Amino acid sequence: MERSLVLLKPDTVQRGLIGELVSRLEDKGLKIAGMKMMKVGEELAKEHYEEHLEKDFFSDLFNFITSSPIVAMVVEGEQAVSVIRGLMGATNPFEARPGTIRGDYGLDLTKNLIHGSDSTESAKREIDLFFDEKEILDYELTSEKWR
Ligand code: D4T
Repeated sequence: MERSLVLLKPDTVQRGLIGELVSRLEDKGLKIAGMKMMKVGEELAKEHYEEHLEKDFFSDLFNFITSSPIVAMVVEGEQAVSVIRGLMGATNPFEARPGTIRGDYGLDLTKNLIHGSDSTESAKREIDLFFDEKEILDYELTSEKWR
């Protein structure tokens, strides 16, 4: 089963939207294999966003992601990476379509609520950054039994 890292960013926690966004993933039929609340420190923020280190928006992004706790999740499902990107909507909230998470809840390019891995390769790299293997649970949902 394909895996993606999902981060519910500080704005989601501050706005009391954790439950709403977890529900979007659960309602779609995705499986939560790992979940924890944590504060992102300097080192982790730089590693996670290493491709953006030189961008002019990096300091805003860095200050935001380290500002307040996040919820980190390992989410599993068939084609989980692209399915989750679809649920999230476009990075730019002004372009994100209604019905998507960013389309429904966001109006800020930096405070864009949620992160999902953009490929299976980055999913693997990012999951290793945020989770120990023992924090990822191997279990069966009852719904899997009657597929
Ligand atoms: P993340 O990585 O947070 O899931 O977002 P995306 O995958 O959708 O988008 P991204 O990697 O291109 O951008 C990472 C992060 O930087 C913020 N950002 C982006 C920003 O603050 N200003 C900008 O101009 C851009 C392009 C938003 C998401």
